[in-house]
Amino acid sequence: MSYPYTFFRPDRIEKLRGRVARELSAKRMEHVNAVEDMAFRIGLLFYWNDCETLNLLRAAALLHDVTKELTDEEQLAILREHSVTPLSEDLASMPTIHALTGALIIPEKFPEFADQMLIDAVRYHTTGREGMSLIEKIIFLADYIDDTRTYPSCVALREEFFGANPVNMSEDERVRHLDRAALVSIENTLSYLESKGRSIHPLTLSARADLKARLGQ
Ligand code: DGI
Ligand code: FE
Ligand code: FE
Repeated sequence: MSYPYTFFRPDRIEKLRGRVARELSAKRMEHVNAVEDMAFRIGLLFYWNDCETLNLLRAAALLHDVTKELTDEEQLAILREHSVTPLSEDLASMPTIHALTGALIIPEKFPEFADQMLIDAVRYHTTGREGMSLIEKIIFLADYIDDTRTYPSCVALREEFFGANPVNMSEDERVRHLDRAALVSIENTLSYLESKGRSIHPLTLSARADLKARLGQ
């Protein structure tokens, strides 16, 4: 019988970690490993009996910043190689481009992980988008509150998220709890970007509007 799982294969996850580590600095890799832990920890609240999805979350976390340390030129070259014409909004928000390029290289460089849910989690991990899946929201939040983040607003949100004891919530309440935390992280990022006079990507704005609507705000 062939092995029935795609993601629940510890050997593959460890091999992936090694490959990603070769693309990134030690500091960035520390963040990536911490996002993996955090994605697993948040993931347990929703997928405690689904090791396949938990390991998909691990793999998505390992891959989420895989192109983060490429230069702007290298990022743009990846877009050209894939015949993707960046929007003027993408170019105005260059720090968001690594999410786009990361998603683009997965099918060719990491074909064993080329699952659409994983690719979308990487694609939207920086800006979010309207109608994010649960997996996308988990990676989005894990990236913001991983244990290496010491920025006060990240620490506060991490403490608030787990301090509210989400394990005791109903399924619906827990999804709302995740939506609220994702919204707080977007609001914090927007305040930061505004304080620096940076342009805001329209996807970030639609993610915020969508979460607000879902939460009735
Ligand atoms: O890659 P990480 O640093 O782990 O985290 P990330 O993928 O969330 O990227 C964070 C950077 O992206 C940070 O410098 C803020 C920036 N960013 C996020 N949303 C937007 C944005 N930058 C612009 N200009 N516009 C956005 O909407
Ligand atoms: Fe990132
Ligand atoms: Fe990250």
